[in-house]
Amino acid sequence: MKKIALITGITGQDGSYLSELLLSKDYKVHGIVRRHSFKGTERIQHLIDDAKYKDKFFLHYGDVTDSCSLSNIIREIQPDEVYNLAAQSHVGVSFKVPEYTAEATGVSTIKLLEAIRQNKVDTKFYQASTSELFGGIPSTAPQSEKTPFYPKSPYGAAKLYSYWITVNYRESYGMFACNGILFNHESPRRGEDFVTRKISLAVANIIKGNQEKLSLGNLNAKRDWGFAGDYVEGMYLMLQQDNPDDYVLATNETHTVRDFVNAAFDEVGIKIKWRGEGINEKGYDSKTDKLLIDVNPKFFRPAEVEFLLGDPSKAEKILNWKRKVNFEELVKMMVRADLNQLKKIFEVT
Ligand code: NAP
Ligand code: F7E
Repeated sequence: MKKIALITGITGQDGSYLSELLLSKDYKVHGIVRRHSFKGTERIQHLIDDAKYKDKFFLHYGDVTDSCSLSNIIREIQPDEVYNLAAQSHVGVSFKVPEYTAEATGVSTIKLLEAIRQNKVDTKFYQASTSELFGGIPSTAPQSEKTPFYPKSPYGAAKLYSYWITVNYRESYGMFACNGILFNHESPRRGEDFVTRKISLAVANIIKGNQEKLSLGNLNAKRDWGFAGDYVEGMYLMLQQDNPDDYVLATNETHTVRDFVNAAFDEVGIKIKWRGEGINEKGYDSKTDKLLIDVNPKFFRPAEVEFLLGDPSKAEKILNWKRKVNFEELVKMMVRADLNQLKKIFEVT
């Protein structure tokens, strides 16, 4: 019998890579999609269009804030595995829409767990937890499954609820429920308002003459950045174990936003020379002295997570998981993909 998976957030970065992975393992993959005024399925369009997935890839209208849709879908498809990836996932935006973030990123998880429990569906459950849970404890590094939580945003606080309710349903009802505490993971499919993709896209646009300069917020923030394709393998592995547990996935390397900018411009042969400090810091092309990067306080957050560095040793030991792509390869992959994408746009226009 083919296994059946349900993915919430299937149209997102991780949902698209996870769909590809599960289809390659011969799963039937079901996903929940919201109605959009525009299409909204760009990242999974190749799967929708592929005739070989006609009887393997299914989309259902729903919304994780709507328990009726969740319950109906769970009852109808009787999944073996549920991957809960849907969320208002932007930390900065969570300060602008805190109540909605609480609903979509926090309360939605209990709706999904209850839909599973009340319909008596015997399924394994993956919760997309996050390094943002660690938030404001810079002295504790690297951060592992044992590090205390201290979220610093409405997003982090909402994810904290989801983390604990997942643990609670595992302990209270014996559900096979796991938290993947994932550090930042990126790809050419990353949303354009996250810093890595904003940078890779800007580098490509500047090279093509479409954009003058790139404006950023906190250049000093440090993140443990990995490749999304590696991380969805870890999600899958968590649900293949005999016992449910919580795992950190990370690279155990940390870099500043400024490092990412340097590496991205390096990829197109531009060395950045930095001058000034704080909001007056600017980055110039070291050959031409052209201004390429400046700081705009509008991209600062009311509270910042300054430093993240993950310890993935538990996942490496128990899941036999290991990231394959390193920081330099990730930056290169993203810049090259954006250059190619823009090349295609220029060729057809
Ligand atoms: P993403 O690209 O922003 O995708 C989010 C997905 O959630 C999209 O499919 C979105 O649908 C869907 N969604 C949002 N609100 C919804 C709602 N009310 N009902 C149904 N679907 C909804 O995020 P991602 O990077 O793939 O991340 C996947 C999950 O992992 C998220 O929960 C995120 O918080 C978490 N996470 C991400 C990272 C990371 O570095 N990427 C690290 C740790 C944890 P639309 O396409 O309709 O907007
Ligand atoms: O910011 C700084 C910003 O928005 C990274 C989500 O997937 O990972 C992601 O959250 C850093 C922050 O990701 C800009 O202040 C500077 O310090 O790319 P980001 P994030 O906030 O780390 C975690 C693990 C998740 O769970 C989330 O879902 O970069 N930064 N200048 C900027 N950030 C943005 N977005 N834009 C800037 O212009």
